[in-house]
Amino acid sequence: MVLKAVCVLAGAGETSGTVHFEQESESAPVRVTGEIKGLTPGDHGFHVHVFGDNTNGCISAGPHFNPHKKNHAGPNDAERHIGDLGNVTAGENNVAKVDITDKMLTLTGPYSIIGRTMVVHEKADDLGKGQNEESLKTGNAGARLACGVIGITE
Ligand SMILES: [Cu+2]
Ligand SMILES: [Zn+2]
Repeated sequence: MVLKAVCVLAGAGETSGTVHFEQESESAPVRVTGEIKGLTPGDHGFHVHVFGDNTNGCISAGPHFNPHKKNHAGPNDAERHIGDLGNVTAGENNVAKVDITDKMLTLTGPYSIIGRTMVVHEKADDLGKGQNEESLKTGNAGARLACGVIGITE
């Protein structure tokens, strides 16, 4: 059975977008596709944060989804937060096309990302290579421009 989810990103500023998630089976990688607009050209940190809470805006989503208590890193690192998807890259048109296939994300089971929050950030994620304490927590990606709760879809 194919599992599907969707997330509508919104925030206080101009940044907005829609992201789709698709997983062919329980153990398959998750494909993340979509488009985010209203971004400055360049890289922007893109993560799953732990809480599906938008009460006080994106800040209520809490830190990166990290049930295994690892350090922050990039999507291709063996040791990383489950939520670490690295960066999306906007072009001169201020739009980032998202097409990520990730082996650590799942849409089912105890570590499912359903009901958690996708966040796109102001700055580039340094993928844990920033050589300071914050790099190992957040990647120094700065403010949360837009976010949305990941929900089940058909
Ligand atoms: Cu984040
Ligand atoms: Zn992280």
